[in-house]
Amino acid sequence: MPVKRFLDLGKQPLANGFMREVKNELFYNLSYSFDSKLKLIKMDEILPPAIMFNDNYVYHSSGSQTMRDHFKVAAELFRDKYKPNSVLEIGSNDGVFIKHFDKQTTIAVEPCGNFAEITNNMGYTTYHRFWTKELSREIVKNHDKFDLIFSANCICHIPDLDDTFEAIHEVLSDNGIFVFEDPSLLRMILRSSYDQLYDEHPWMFSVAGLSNLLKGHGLEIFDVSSLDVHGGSNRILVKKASNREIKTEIGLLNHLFMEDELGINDFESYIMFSKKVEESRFQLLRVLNELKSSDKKVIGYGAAAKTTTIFNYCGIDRSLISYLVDNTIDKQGTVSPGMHIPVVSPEEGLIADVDVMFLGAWNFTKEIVEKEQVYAKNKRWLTHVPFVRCI
Ligand code: DWN
Repeated sequence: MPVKRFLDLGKQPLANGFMREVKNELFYNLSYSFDSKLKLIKMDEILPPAIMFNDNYVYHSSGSQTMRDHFKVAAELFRDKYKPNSVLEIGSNDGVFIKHFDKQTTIAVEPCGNFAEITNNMGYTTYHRFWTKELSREIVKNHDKFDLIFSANCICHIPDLDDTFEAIHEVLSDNGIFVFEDPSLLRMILRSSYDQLYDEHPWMFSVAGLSNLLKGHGLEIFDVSSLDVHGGSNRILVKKASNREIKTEIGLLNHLFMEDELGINDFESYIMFSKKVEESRFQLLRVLNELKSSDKKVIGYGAAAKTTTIFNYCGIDRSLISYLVDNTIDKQGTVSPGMHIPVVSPEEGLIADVDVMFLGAWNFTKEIVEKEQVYAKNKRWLTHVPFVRCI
C-alpha cells in the first residue's frame, strides 16, 4: 500500500476561522497519510480552498518584522542574481514581497479579495483568482511568459498539484526560474511541530517528494536552501527540464542526502512522529494544569493558525489559557476557532497580572522575546517546540 495514515488530530475547525459571533462553525477530521511512492505527506480530507481563502482572510504576511525583512532580502537576491525582465507572484497576500519590484513588469495572483484589492491599489495588476492552468493560459495571452515566478507559503495550500505545476510550465519563460518557499517536512518531523498541520496545508513537502512531482511536468529542481522562517522552510529553485544553461547546485544534493539519512522516506519515522505528538499533548496539558492549580495566569502570545491545531487537539480552552494577544487588527475582538478563547490586542492583554505566556507564534520567538524584554522581565514563556518547556 503506497499511502498509509500515520496521524489523526481529530475534529478541527478552520485554522483561521476567528469569529466575532459563534455560529455555524465548520468542523472536519484532520488526519494525514504518508505516500511512500511520491515521498510526501498528504491530508486525507481536503476542504475546498474557497472555504478558507475568501475575501475576509485574516493572515497578513507583513505582520512581523521577521517576514518583512525576509521578503526584502529575498527580492534583492533574486533581482541581483537572476535579473528577471518580468515577475509573477502567486499568492501575493498584502504585497510584502511584490512591493520590491517594478509595477510595469510585475503581476500578481491572489484568491483573497481583501488582499487582491491592496496590491491592485498599489499599482500591480492583480488577478483575483485561484492559480489554475486555465488562468495561466489567460495570463500568457495578456502578458507573455515570465522570467521569475515566486510563491511563498502558497503551493502547499493547493490541492491539485498536477494542475498547479502544468500551469507553472505554461507561464515560465524558457530560461526563467520558478522559486517557492514552504514549510519543510523534515524540520517539522525533527521538531515535532505538528501544529504546521491544518486545513490550509493539504501537503507538507520533502525535497525528494517535490522532485518526483515536478519531473512529471517538465520541471526540475536545480537548488534548495534551508530557511529559518515559519519554523523551518525550504526555498526550492526550479527550471524547465529543457533548460541546459542552469546547472544543478550542491544544495539540492545535500537536501536529498540529509532527508534520506534522517529517515524522511521511511514510514517508521512518521509513526515515531505521531508518538511524539501524543507526548507533546500530554506534557503541555500537564504543565498548563499545574500552572492552573498554582493559580498562575497563562495567556497565549500570537493567535497563529497553528494554535488552532494545538488547542483543539489538546482540548485547551479558556480555563487553561485566559486569552490570546495578537497584533492583527482583524483578529482582535474575535474568539479562536473551536475552543473560543478571546483574542485581544497586545495593549489590552499584556498587563501586570499575567504570569506565563504560551508562544503560539513560536516561529517568531526571537522577535517576540526581544520586543517584550521589559514586559516579560518577571514572567515566563512557555513553548511546545521542539518539546514542552518554560523558557
Ligand atoms: O502558511 C501559512 C502561514 C505562512 O501563515 C498560512 N496558512 C497561515 C499563516 O499561519 P500562522 O497564522 O500560523 O502564521 P504566523 O505567521 O506564525 O502567525 C503569527 C501570528 O502572531 C500572527 O497572527 C501575527 C501574530 N504576531 C503578533 O501578534 N505579534 C506575530 C508577531 C511576530 C508579533 O510580534
